[in-house]
This record gives sequence, C-alpha cells and structure tokens, in this order.
Amino acid sequence: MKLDEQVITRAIIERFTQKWIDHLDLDVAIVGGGPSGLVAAYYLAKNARKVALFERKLSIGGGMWGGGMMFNQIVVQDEGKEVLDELGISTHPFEGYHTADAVEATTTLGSKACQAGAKVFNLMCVEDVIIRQTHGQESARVVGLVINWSAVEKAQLAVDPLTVHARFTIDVTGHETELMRIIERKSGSRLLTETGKIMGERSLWAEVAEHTTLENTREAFPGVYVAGMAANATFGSYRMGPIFGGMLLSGKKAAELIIQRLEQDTNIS
Ligand code: 48F
Repeated sequence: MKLDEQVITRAIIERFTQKWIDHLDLDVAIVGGGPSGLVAAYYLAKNARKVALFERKLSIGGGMWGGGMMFNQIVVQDEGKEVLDELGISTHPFEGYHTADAVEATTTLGSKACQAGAKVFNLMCVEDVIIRQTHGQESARVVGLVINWSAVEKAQLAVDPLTVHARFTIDVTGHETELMRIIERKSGSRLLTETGKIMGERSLWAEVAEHTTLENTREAFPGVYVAGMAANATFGSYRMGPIFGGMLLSGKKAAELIIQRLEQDTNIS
C-alpha cells in the first residue's frame, strides 16, 4: 500500500478534532491522570457517563509508575486488591498485604479506562475554572474548566485558553491539589472544609491516611469532588507513601458519589 502523508495528517487532525468537539460538554471532567483519576474515569465510563480526563504530562499514571522510590512495585491491602482484581491486574500476597507490578497496574488502569469509554486528553493542563451562580441555586458552583496546552504553560506563552463544560469535576491532581487551590484563590467563597480553606497535607502516617483518603473523598466546592492525595491535602490529612489501596478506592468512591448525584439530577428534571 502506498503511504500518503496528506491522508495521515488529515486523519490525525480530523479524528482528534472530532473527539475534542464531542467532549466539550461533559457529565464529568477529571483533572489529573494518576491512579485515582484513572479509576474514577473507569467507573464513570463503565456507567455510561460522558467523561474526559485532562492530564498535563505526556503520560498518564501520575505517581504510580515509580512504586516507592523508583522500586516499581506497589502495595495494597485486601480492599484495594478487589479493585485490582476487577481490572484484571495480577497481585501477589506479601505478609498480609499484596504487591502488584507498578507498570502492569498503571498501563492496565489506563487501558481499562479508555476501553470503558473515557477520553483522555494528555498534554493539556487545567489552568482555571468557570464558576456560575445559576438561577434558583444558593451558592456558586463550578460548571466548567479552562484548558490550555501544557507546552503553552511550559513556554510561558501568552496564549488564551479554551473551555469545556462539565456537570461535575474531580480534582485528582495529587499532593498539590491544584484545582482546589485555583478555586480557593478565585472563587471568593468558602470551600466545604472546616476552615473554608485548603487545610494542607500533613506528614506521613500510612494507617490513618489510608482511611481518611476515603472519608475525605467528597464534594469540596459545589460541583467539585476531591479524590486521591488531593482529598487529604484539601481536608488536612496525612500522606501515606507507596500503599495504593486508598488511591484506588478513593477514585471508585468519587465515581459512585457523582453517579448518585447525576441520577438525582435526572430524577428531578
Ligand atoms: O500525583 P498523582 O499520582 O495523584 P493521585 O492519583 O495518586 C497519588 C499517588 O500517585 C502517590 C501517593 C500514593 O500513596 O501518594 O503520590 O492522587 O497524579 C496526579 C496527576 O495530576 C496531573 C499530574 O501531572 C499527575 O499526573 N495534574 C496535576 N495538576 C494538573 C494535572 C493540572 N492542572 N492539569 C492537568 N493535570
């Protein structure tokens, strides 16, 4: 077969543009493609929700590739293993815990999320949010995201961004909890935390952090849920190091909570 460079170029531009146009109005926008974001994307897409995930880097996977200190193995407890089992990721028992190969876990999470129908937009960074106070609603809520190419951010070019609308957003940006920081800075409203502000991540305490990651997986500003490390950073709990059960379960919980909210909205309308 003769290769036609023009067709190859047109295929890429047209297919990408179509994917982008089809995902300008979402049920759920996920900011960050680490383990929590990928698990949330998988469960939402499996539930037939229109979901797109935005990841600043070239590769999805966040901090999961490197296991602990670049020894590329992860550790999960029994509850976390259930998520890995469901996704078909192999685990191996180790003194009451389970280990998994970080590369197998990361690549499989990514591929299962995509195969379930989630669309990943890598090399894009979320630089702002759209906040509106809609008629009949008490408080302002996030209704969309402001997006730019990571290359624009990196080169510090003064190029205006584009936007996407979403009924719900998940901040899964990890330790930095970037989206909530933008909302804290720009909304002029209190966050749904005890102090009304980002409470900040505390130092390492795996046992407590694994539990609180799940407790803290909730709405942190109207329309925005936090999951993964962003949940503990927002609500002021500990980091946990390379045990990943909490990250996986948190992504799953965020998806389940949002699915319930979307169902409530459908029943009301
Ligand atoms: O850091 P990350 O893996 O977050 P996570 O899903 O998992 C945390 C664990 O990896 C580990 C841990 C477990 O014990 O503590 O650290 O909570 O993934 C966050 C992703 O979000 C991307 C970032 O590049 C990374 O891949 N990200 C951060 N800010 C933005 C973003 C942004 N503004 N726009 C797009 N992507």
